[in-house]
Amino acid sequence: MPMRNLKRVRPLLLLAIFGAVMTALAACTPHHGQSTFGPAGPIAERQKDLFVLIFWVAMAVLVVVEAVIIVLTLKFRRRASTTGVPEQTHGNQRLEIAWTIAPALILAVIAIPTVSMIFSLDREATSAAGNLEVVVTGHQWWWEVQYTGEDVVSANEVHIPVGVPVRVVLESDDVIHSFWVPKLAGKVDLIPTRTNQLVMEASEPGVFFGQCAEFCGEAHALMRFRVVAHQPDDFRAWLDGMRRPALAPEPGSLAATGQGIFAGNCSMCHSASTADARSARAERSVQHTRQAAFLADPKGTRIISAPNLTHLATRLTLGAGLVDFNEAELTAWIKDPGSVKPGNRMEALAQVYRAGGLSDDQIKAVVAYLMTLKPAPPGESSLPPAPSADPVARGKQIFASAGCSGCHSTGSDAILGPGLGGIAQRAANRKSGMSASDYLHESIVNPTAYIVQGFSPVMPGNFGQTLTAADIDALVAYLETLP
Ligand code: HEC
Ligand code: HEC
Ligand SMILES: [Cu+2]
Repeated sequence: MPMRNLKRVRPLLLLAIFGAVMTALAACTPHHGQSTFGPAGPIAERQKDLFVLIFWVAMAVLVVVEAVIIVLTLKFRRRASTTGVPEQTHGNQRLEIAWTIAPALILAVIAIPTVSMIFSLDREATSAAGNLEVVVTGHQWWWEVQYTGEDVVSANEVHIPVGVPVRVVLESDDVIHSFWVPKLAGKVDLIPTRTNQLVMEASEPGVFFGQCAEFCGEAHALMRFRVVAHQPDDFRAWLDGMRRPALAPEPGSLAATGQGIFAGNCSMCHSASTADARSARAERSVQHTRQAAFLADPKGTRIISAPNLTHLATRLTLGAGLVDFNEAELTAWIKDPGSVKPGNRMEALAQVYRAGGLSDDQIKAVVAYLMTLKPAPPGESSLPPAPSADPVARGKQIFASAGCSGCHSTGSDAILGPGLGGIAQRAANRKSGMSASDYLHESIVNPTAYIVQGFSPVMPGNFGQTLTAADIDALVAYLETLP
């Protein structure tokens, strides 16, 4: 190239190089919430150190190879004095052996620490189960979170104590997802029918960003979550809170109206009362049943597994880590979930959204109810404050507040359990020698004594403990009135 052209090109070239370098450097800012260069725990720190080691090895290779290329291009370039075709050479055994062995050695140097760290982190994940084990199940496009042995279920938020490695068990109910908390641990895939694991540890309390890192469908980029690291005492307090039910709304209040709307339109997909241990333990099979209903008829279904909403009002975000949790965002979500998170399955499948959505008054009531979903102060009863004296009215109240309406309609529609319309007539024939009211009583306190044909045994078995004898009698009285 003549010298004159080269001069004109140089400023442009410099500008391009400058731009590329600045872009590359900007990606390395350790303060960004999703940067792997600012680890917040020892495991992420070790992974970063390994990356840095590989980076410098790669840099050395780059410098040597580039230097050789530059020297050779300059030294053997075509000159004015060059005539004809240069001398041709074929093969050089010593060089070929050298450049086969050198890369093999370099790869071996990189492979030893990499492979040994993969295996050692897997061993550490297994042994971390003794501290705390969290089972995370991937769904399109949100995260189910269970605390093994703690009987606590949540969604889109993983709480951990600081200073101890935590085992995260990774499963999927649909397609492949990938669990990634850049500041705490490298990513591991969630694969249907398989169980994977990773170990993560935070050294300081804080909130850390998580993200699905495997393309999993339309709303993949909007499948995020948070990891909240607490001091160990605060973490225990959080777990205890998750196990205390919310205060039931005052009868006649806006929230009580909202609870009724929720029971009729939302609770077939969302559990909102798994504070008690048995319901928490039943949650996985309930979600599985919902997912099976979806898989059996993906277009026609009105049911699919969905985030557990127990103590929703204590969460940091909505829509799987997408927007902050507050009343305004919650209202926007319930009015039109698609405007907050395009592609979400709630809007696509829920009967109420297919039919045009809730009215503004209904939305206000549902929001008022959802804002009550937080742990009751320790020692306070969660039952409705002013029990109705009339057993049938009381039974109706409990049917909504104890979560029965999440699985049972009062007509003939099956949700997860059979529709209970006309149950008094059918009940008399269910078990010979048993009266309708005895059968209903048994169905509530001991649901596995008789499994209705065509249904799975997912009804929680603890109503005998969480409800008083008078509550159960009231429920039976109410069920007997259903036409
Ligand atoms: C067909 C099942 C279905 C029905 C019915 C349904 N939802 Fe949902 N809902 C979902 C799914 C699935 C998601 C997760 C969407 C996502 O993040 O991709 C969701 C998400 C939510 C969230 C956000 C939770 C979080 O942690 O991010 C709230 C709040 C919510 N739904 C409330 C409601 C309310 C209130 C109703 C009734 C008016 C309702 N849902 C009805 C399936 C349903
Ligand atoms: C998680 C879902 C779920 C919840 C919550 C639930 N049930 Fe059930 N229920 C079922 C299923 C599934 C069946 C059918 C399988 C069986 O017999 O156990 C059933 C069966 C029944 C039956 C027998 C119906 C028949 O046709 O013989 C009655 C009565 C009943 N439930 C009442 C209740 C009451 C009252 C509550 C609340 C205190 C409640 N259920 C809560 C899922 C649920
Ligand atoms: Cu995903």
